[in-house]
Parts: sequence; C-alpha cells; structure tokens
Amino acid sequence: MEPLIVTVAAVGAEVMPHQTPHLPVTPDQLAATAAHCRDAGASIIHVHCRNDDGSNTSDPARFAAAYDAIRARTDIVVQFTTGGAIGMTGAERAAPLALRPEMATLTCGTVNFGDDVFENGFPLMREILAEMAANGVVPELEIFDAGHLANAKRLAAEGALPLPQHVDFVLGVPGAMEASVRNLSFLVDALPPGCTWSVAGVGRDQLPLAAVAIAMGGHVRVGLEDNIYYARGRLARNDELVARVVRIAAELGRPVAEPDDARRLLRIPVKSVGFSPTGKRPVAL
Ligand code: KMH
Ligand code: ZN
Repeated sequence: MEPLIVTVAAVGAEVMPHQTPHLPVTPDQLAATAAHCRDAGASIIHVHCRNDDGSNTSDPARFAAAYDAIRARTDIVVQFTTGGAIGMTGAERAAPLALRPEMATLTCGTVNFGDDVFENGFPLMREILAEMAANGVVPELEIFDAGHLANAKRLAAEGALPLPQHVDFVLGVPGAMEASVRNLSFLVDALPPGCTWSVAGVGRDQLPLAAVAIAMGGHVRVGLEDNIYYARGRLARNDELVARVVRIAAELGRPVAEPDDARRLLRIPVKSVGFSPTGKRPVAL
C-alpha cells in the first residue's frame, strides 16, 4: 500500500481558545505545532489563521507570517484554507493564494454548516480554481456531501478543474453527510479515476474513520479543527492525535509518508519547496 499521508488540521475556524488551551493561534504557535506534528508523522498541515485574540482572519500578511514561521522550522507540506470562516467573502477567502502555498483547499459546493450556510457556488469555485492555477497551487477538494463530487466532475468537464486531484471527505458536519463507513465507502467508489483521498471525521468519528481509511488504503486528516478531544473528557494536542494514527498505521503494517512522499503522491513539485533554514518562504519555482 502507498505510504499513509497524515494531515493535521491544527486550528480551523470554529474552535475558540476558550474551548481548549492547545489551539495554535499565533504564527509561532502554528509553527511549533507543525514541527511537533511533523515529528509525530504528519506530512501536511492545513492552515487557517487567527488574530492574537483568536478571531479569524484571511489577511495575507498573517498567512505569510505563518508560512514563514512554519517553513523556518519544518519541511511539512503547507496547505492553506480557502474555506476560511463563515461570513468571509470569496475575495477574502482567496486572498492568501497570492502567497503561492504548495497546496490549498477548495470546498466543492454549498452546504449547511450547523445553523449556518457555507456558501460555495459555482462562480466562486471557478474563481478560486483560476486563482490557484495562476499561482501554481495544487488543490485539495473538500467534499462535505455527495453532491460535491458531482460538482467537482462538472468543474472538470467544463475545464476549470484538472483531474485527478486529492480529495478530502469531511464527514460528520451537522447539516452535511454523516460520518459512517458506509458513506465513506460510497464516496470512495464514486471518485473520478486516479484521485487519491483522505477522510476527516468530525468529533468522536475522527478516530474510527481514520482507522478505516488506513485499512482501505486512503489517507487521514486529524487535528483540533475537527475534534478537540483525545478521549471522552480529555482534551487533545494536535501531535497526540497524529501520533495515535501513526501507531495504528504501524499495527496495520502501513508505512507513513514523509513530506516529500506526500508531494510525490499528490503531484506537488518537490523542487518548489526546499526547506529553508533561513526561514524564507520560497515563492518562486
Ligand atoms: N471553516 C469552514 C467553514 C476549509 O478549510 O477548506 C470551512 C473550512 C474548509 O474549514
Ligand atoms: Zn479548514
């Protein structure tokens, strides 16, 4: 089986610092989390940015500071969010793409998100994809519901989205597709040919779906964005969630990907990265 890519979704937009002391808020905290998670076996960090007070921001300056701080400490693949937070405009969500991260997410459709609506209409998806293409950013397709896969196929048919891509199934968001093995299996069967996939189960479903994905040959996303508990009543650190997945993978005989393995598997140009000990983010290929 391919080596297992473990993504750490370290912060997200919904969890607030009063809920857990382990949420990385500042660029330095994000970089420390990235380094600890890399040591534990993560090969990708999914990045949202916060202001010092914990509120969400899409300010490219904050993303640049986070990117530089992470790159100064580790060679992990850096994946920016373009989902941002509910209430951000499309332009705000797309703005950090100008920094040319190696990878960024694209949510493939509108979906209920708790009591909110996470809006991702076709014009916005096309706009984000065009911005990604202009900046050489590799997309990861976020699939919250079955219709999102159909949307991705429509975008591909009209030429806006080259396939295959890496697809992340986010299962268990209230208002979207439930986290179950049956749903995961259905989605995997519906993937366009050649796509790689990972699963991010929300809340208590994070661990069982991770274990299933390891056995199925898929990849795994864990982290505080989707789940703040290690066990009932016990808050988690990001690196502990990564380490547990790596232990399960070892028991199942699945090797774990280094960041450059992940780049190779996900079609990210390795030469674009180059760990820089000076901490300077490589913006030119
Ligand atoms: N915060 C959610 C509304 C992504 O990062 O690509 C959207 C989200 C998706 O987190
Ligand atoms: Zn996210």
